[in-house]
Amino acid sequence: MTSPSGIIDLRSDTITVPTPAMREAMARAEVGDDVFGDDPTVKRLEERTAELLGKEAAVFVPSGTMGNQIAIRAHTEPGDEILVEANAHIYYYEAGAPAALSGVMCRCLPGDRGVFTAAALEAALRPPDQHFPRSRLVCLENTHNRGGGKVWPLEELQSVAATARHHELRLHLDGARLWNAAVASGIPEREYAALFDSVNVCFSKGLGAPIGSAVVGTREFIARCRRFRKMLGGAMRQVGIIAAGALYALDHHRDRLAEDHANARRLAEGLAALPGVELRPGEVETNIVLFRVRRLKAADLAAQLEPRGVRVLALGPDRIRAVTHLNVSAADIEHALAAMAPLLR
Ligand code: TLP
Repeated sequence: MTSPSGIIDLRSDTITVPTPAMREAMARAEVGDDVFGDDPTVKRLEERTAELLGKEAAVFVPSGTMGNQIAIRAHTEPGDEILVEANAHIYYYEAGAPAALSGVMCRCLPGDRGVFTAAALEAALRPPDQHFPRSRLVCLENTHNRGGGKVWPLEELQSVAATARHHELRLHLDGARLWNAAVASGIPEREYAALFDSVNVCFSKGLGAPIGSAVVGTREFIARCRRFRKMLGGAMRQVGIIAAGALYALDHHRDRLAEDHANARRLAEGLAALPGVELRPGEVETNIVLFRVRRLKAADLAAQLEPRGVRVLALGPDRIRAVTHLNVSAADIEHALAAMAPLLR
């Protein structure tokens, strides 16, 4: 469905607006004070999410950033070290929160489009010694945002997880777009989740809900997360009105992510055929298309597309991100390509 604004907005899958049917479900939601545990819709969403991911419990949070950060806080103690890939959202885009909120150090691992090896993890681990911070938690991201929506190969994940377990490290997955990984690979979300102690999933990216994420894990771990959610002001009251949008998205918008992936592939193929573009279409596995421009600056391309009704995100001097989602149709992709072609030839 094209955006109601008529603009083809490829900046992010966070920009989707609720469909009329989703709004209807939100308007009808049964609500109560969730801090008292009285909101039946939030309860249903938490149960459903935990069940889908094969974990004991879930907690609903306002954003993916809060989900990741309360999980880090609940896994660690100040002075611990967490191991993250150098382009991970947790490290790159969460405003320094691991340092500010959990007092932990980030050790960055080199990755290939977000994917790192068990050997890279092994090489970064600290032996137990009073001089060193304690290596405590490994965080992975699937799909990987700055890796261009890359899906972690399952064997690679299994080998990193086995190494982490061998060294008694905990594992957290930033699964903001785990739904996309599951659709692209055919591997159910719970199979990925089984390798982790905690997983953060977002309802407000490709699934198209306006707000919300959830963290899943053991009952005991989620109880700890609830305390940190409260501490950060993220415990909400009659929030079933929002949770209803997320429940609707889980029921109706997961399978359709395949359309977004097909649209991203079509966009990538069209762009790769233009001489001013550097892009390997084979690397586009889900809904994120990253490319470099040769003949003009990325910011200039974004600015020149705006009056033509197309929005993209300049990620660096020559790097552009375009993301497909619920409010971008196959016809919109052809329009976007037609708008970009004269500027990139
Ligand atoms: N990503 C946003 C921006 O913050 C960059 C986007 O437009 O892609 N994990 C991953 C992998 C994410 O991509 C995001 C959002 C989050 C966590 C944070 O989610 P929110 O925005 O709900 O805090």
